[in-house]
Amino acid sequence: MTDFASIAPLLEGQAIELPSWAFGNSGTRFKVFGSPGTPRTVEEKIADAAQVHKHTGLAPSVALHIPWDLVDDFAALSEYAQGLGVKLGTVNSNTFQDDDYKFGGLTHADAKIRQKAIDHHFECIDVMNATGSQDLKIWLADGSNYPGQADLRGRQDRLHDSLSKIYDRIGDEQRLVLEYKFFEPAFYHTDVPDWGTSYAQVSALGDKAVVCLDTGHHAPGTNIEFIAMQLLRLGKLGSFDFNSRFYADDDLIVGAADPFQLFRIIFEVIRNGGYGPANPDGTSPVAFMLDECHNVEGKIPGQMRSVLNVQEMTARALLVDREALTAAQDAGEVLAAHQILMDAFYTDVRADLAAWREERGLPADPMKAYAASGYQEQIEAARVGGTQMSWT
Ligand code: RM4
Ligand code: MN
Repeated sequence: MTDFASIAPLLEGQAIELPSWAFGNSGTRFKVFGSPGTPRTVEEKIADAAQVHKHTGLAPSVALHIPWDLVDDFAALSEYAQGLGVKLGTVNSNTFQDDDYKFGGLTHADAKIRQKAIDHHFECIDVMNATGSQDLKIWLADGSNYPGQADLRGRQDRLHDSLSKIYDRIGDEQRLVLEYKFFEPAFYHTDVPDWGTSYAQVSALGDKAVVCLDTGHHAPGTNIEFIAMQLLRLGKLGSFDFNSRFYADDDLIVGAADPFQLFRIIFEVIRNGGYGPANPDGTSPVAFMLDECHNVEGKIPGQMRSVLNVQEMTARALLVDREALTAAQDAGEVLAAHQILMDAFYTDVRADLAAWREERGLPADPMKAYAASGYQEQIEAARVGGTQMSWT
């Protein structure tokens, strides 16, 4: 098996983007719990995200959600973030919280409502231009609840039309990233339910349009690493929204429910050339992001645990002896090939990662270091009445 020292350089520069909404209050449709220290402003969400990066060195950027994170001056917000050692990243649009969108946004039968949804995306692109963000991420709540309710084909055609108008405004250094989800809030059909639909829609747009794979957006039992491989093979895997789930779109800490699945996904990303720093030809690697909500656990530690889990499974996946694996696969040595993969998965890299962090001036145990830093006590005392919301 490959040893840690030889893969250590490959961990350099790993970046996992944090969602601003992970720091707000969140819950379920039954109850949104308040938590002490909740950010009162977008700036405070960014300050919390900067703490995650400070202690782990893994999270140098923060994704925004518009309109949740609307401010008057995005260039100033960007400078503020840089002052805290982080950048503003992906801009997420939102066409799911306005009465006009009851029957859809970009797919709506009424041209006026479609235009409203398109204009919202233009506004998001303006934000990206002010912040220097690369990705516009689009997740649609569009769909229907009852057979016969909607013209499935008509909605697909209108979606193409709307996305084309948005794509025309995407700058040369920017990307349109289309996320899929198989159900919820619509329960009969969803307009972008799966990777194939997202792939068909982005392929019809052009090179700057790619797919976002949210790990919580599949039916139970789906082989997600296969999808990652296929999208990489097709050159269309733009990004991941990482989280973990037991039942539906649970948005729990990535790697908590099924660390082995996370390992398998990252292994396919590595094997298929999707891991690493920006490619020499200037094209983007696959962006790693979190899309999570922390309903019962601490939010800053929850985000820290998440990025550490991604790093840990990345290290284990890098340890796979790929040459030996290919040889065993080609020779039809089933159990030998399986064992090569499992040897890497079962390798405990925690001590090596702690040493790796210390060499870089980071705390060996980021969770402990954050708890001892006093930041949590400070925000709990200072931010009385914080009501910034996550997505629920
Ligand atoms: C959606 C989807 C999007 C996220 C929203 C809040 O389910 O996963 O990525 O932005 O939730
Ligand atoms: Mn998502």
